[in-house]
Amino acid sequence: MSHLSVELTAPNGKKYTQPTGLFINNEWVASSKGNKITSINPTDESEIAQVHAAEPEDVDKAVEAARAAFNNPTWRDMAPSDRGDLLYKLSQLVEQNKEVLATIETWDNGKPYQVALNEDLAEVSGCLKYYAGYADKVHGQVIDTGPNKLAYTIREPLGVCGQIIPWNYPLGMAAWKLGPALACGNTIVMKAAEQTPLSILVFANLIKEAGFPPGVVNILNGHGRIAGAAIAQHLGIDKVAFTGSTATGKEIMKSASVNMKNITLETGGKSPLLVFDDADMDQAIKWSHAGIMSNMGQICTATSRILVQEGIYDKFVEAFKKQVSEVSKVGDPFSDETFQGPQVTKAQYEKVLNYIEAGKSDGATLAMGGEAYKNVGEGKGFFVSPTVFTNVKSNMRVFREEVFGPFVVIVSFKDEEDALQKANDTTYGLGSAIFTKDIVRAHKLARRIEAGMVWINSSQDSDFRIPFGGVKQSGIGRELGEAGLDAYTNKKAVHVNLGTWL
Ligand code: TXE
Repeated sequence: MSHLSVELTAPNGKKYTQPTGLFINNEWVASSKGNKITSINPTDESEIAQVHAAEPEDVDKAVEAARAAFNNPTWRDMAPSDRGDLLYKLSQLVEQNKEVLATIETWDNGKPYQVALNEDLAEVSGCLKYYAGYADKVHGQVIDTGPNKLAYTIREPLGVCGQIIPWNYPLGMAAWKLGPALACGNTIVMKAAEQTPLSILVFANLIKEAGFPPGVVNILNGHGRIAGAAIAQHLGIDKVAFTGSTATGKEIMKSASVNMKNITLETGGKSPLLVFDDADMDQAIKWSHAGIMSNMGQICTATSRILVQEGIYDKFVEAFKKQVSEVSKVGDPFSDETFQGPQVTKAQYEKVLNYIEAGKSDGATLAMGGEAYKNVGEGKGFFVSPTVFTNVKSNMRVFREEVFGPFVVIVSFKDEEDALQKANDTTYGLGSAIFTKDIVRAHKLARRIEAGMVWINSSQDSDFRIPFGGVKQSGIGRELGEAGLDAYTNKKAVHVNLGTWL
């Protein structure tokens, strides 16, 4: 094991053992070719550690382990409430280890430590606990078709599930996918994002410690085009659940067709936030700021298009800029003062800077920010000034494409119909938000907005008890809530003849 772990000291002084291998069958193993992924600290661009990168052969081994575990009576015949106990134990272990896990999230991803600790880790343990409670409540139905037949359904697990997760909430996305899949009795091959490979490996040790049998959860790091693609194409995998870009989601759909895998996809967004002239301005400003600037704007549901009724447009823009300058403190993510850390990687940082150039060259007005932010430490790191564009037309790239950064466009609208037309003028359909005091308008618009989720007088106010997912090119299927169980079970129909053939 010693060659598959390293002793690390994080920038906040926290010392811990970082596993570096692949977690297969509750053991740490080296990748078959010995290839590695280097994890970079986005705050100062230094190397944190190298971890093993899975090859297709390693995916094969993980799938074999997951299949054997799925067929092993230890897991297959485990009482559902015992599965719930394991999930509950895991949620408690996460709670007990939250400081070290939050430290790694901040170090590897760049998100502010207080956010990682109090929001991300609370989400992880809360979500696992929520699904622990569901493990013995996944019921079938008896369907009455008359006296000569007993018809009922059994909700059975799908089998071996491939789960491919992104880097914006490394442990949060793992919990969203593991919780319902394990509650329903599936086994798992999970691939973490190559940009944030570290926290999930410490979490893997907790899975073993909680008592999950070998092979039930296998965790791999690896490159998307190699290990991710191997999962999506694998004939031994029954389902693939993915969170990431729309382009990769389409690739996965194609690959998954090879054996008609069940799929759940949660992809990109360009979510609108509508502010009507009767809205509580102070509330609209606070929520709309948090709705795009939190987590460095790296949120799939980020309300990145703010649409404001024309009579209050100028006032809103000024108040929004004031809120950004007062609240969006850019800096070292380990400092308690910091609201905004670095973007996760150089590629994401450059993507945001490129969209700033696109906004300018397409003729939008740069109202705030619009540059790399170099005032942290020695001027290194992937920091971007929070950026606001106005005078944005609907044909501009900054209106249409997902930037995934602290970057917002503020556009005006005339009336409800104009607001709706602009809100729905997108290929995406993930989140949406409406600020108004008129409850009739709010509920009518909530029906007509093309999105999987609508927040009325808030933004990013999601909860693991409530279904989450998109329409249009923002995805297929739902995660979280009771709906999350549907994504991980089949309904088998059993027909019992109680009559006699005449
Ligand atoms: O995403 P990818 P990237 C959006 C956001 C971001 C952009 C690019 O706009 O700027 O996507 O980010 C794995 N087969 N979102 O490049 O490629 C990959 O290894 C199978 C929105 O990071 O989609 C990682 O584990 N898997 C989003 C995961 O897919 C593949 C969160 C996501 O990577 C693969 C992240 C392949 N061919 C990015 N290629 C959200 N919805 O929250 C890559 N992967």
